[in-house]
Amino acid sequence: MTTDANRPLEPLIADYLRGPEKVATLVSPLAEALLNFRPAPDRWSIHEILLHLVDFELVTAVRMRKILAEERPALPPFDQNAWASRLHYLDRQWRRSMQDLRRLREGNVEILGHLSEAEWSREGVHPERGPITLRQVIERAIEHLDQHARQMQENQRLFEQQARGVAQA
Ligand code: NI
Repeated sequence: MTTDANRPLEPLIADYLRGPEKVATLVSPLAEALLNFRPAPDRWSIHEILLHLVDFELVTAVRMRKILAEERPALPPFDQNAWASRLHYLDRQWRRSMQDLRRLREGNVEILGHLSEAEWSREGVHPERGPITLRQVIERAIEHLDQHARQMQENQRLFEQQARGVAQA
C-alpha cells in the first residue's frame, strides 16, 4: 500500500478523527428508503456500509492495541462478508453506528496522541498484506472510510437515477 512515512502525525490524527463527521454529514439528511437501497442484490446499502465501518474500526482498534502491546503480533483477520451476513446488520440501528464509529475513533486517538515516532513504526503481521506498521493501520482506516463515503455517494446517485426513471415510466 502507499504510505508516506514523512507525513506529519498531527494532520494524520486530525484526518482520522474527522472521518466520522464526514459520514454523519453524508448520511444524516438521507431518507430511510435511500439508506436501505441496494444498487444490486450483492451490493451493500448505506445502512450496511455504516455497520461495516464500525466493525472495521473495531478490528482497527484491536490491531492497534496488539501492535503496541505485543512483539510483531499476528493481526486478527476480518471476513467482512461473514460479519455482514451473520451479525444481523439489517436488524440493527444505523444511528447507533454513527455514535459507535465516533467513540471508537476518539478512544483510539486518546492513545495515538501519546505515541512516539518509534511506536508509530511498530509492526504487526497482517494475514494477507504481511508486515504492517501502526502508521499504515491508521492510514488504511482513513482511506477505507473515504472509499466507503464515495460508495455511499454512488448509492445515492443510483437511487436518485432509479427514482427519476420510475417517475418517467
Ligand atoms: Ni470496506
